[in-house]
Amino acid sequence: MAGTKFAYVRNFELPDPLLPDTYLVCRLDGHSFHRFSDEHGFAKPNDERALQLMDHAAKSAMIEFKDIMLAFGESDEFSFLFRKSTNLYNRRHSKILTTLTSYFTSCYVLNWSQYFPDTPLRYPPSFDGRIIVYPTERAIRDYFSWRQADTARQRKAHINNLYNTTFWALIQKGGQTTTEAHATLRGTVSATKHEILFSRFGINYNEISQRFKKGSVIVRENVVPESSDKGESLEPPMRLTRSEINQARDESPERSGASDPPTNIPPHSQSMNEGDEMPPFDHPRQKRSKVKKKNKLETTVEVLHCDIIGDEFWLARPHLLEN
Ligand code: DGT
Ligand code: MG
Ligand code: MG
Ligand code: MG
Ligand code: MG
Repeated sequence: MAGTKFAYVRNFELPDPLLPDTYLVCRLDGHSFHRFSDEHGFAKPNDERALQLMDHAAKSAMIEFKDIMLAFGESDEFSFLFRKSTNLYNRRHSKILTTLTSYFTSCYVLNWSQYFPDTPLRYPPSFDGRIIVYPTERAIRDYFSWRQADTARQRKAHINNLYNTTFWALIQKGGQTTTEAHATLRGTVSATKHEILFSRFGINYNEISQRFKKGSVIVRENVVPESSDKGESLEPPMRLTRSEINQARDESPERSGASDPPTNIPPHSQSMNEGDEMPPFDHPRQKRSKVKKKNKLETTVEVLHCDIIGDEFWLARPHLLEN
């Protein structure tokens, strides 16, 4: 009770608001993923399954947190951009940071077996997180350029990445020793490495390289109402159906446990078709959100592997930085 002699301890809990009217960037990073990737046999230098799992968790987070406009991921990290005017949890720093970090982590674990069917989780992964407050569009552009440039730096130049990819394929898939792999590749030009990858290992380097070079860019896009019923060209696992998006919208961040597409749709929505009414279930916010839904702009989230350093990406999507 408020009036007890114990209640004063509450006064030690200090408010931690984030500056109003500023962009919030939340960056999560896998804790000790050097060890985690080793213990779970991640392919070197890039494990496509691991990156796809990261994308999946990030996408789920964007479905849960509607004020995230953009996310960028590479390696074991993801950065999330909240719109400037977000009032999520009254902009309480710890509340936003801890909720997003734990939600992302849960999604990573929840979907692990979908991407690593033959590799049981040996121990619980964790992610650290921070929130950085930025005042201007320029700073946001520069922040994301910095992260994408880091991807390129880490993966070195395309040519270097090609060398690494071929080198590790020769060892991991071709059974060569490191010495033999070095010998195989000595003096080879790019075309030869492409040929080795494709003919011996069935790897089309040009297809996989965009992701590895550019990282993952997840954007929130507005859905044009007229074409909204055609939104089902979207394919699992990286795209969401309309009912899943609506589902997630109905379940605000105040109550977590929302769906995670495409395989972990909560039981109450599993047999739903597009346009079906929500079945009755015990959800105090349901009525209110049903009314609100009508006035809300439909959005969807999409994964790209494109350049975000130049102007083109941003000019085509002014809504990402508006408001
Ligand atoms: P931290 O973040 O300070 O707790 O420590 P780490 O070990 O997570 O270091 P960090 O975040 O700087 O580097 C990411 C590590 O994750 C790096 O050692 C390589 C590993 N990693 C990330 N993606 C892949 C991948 O696709 N394949 C492999 N083999 N390793 C990866
Ligand atoms: Mg870290
Ligand atoms: Mg890390
Ligand atoms: Mg990292
Ligand atoms: Mg509580």
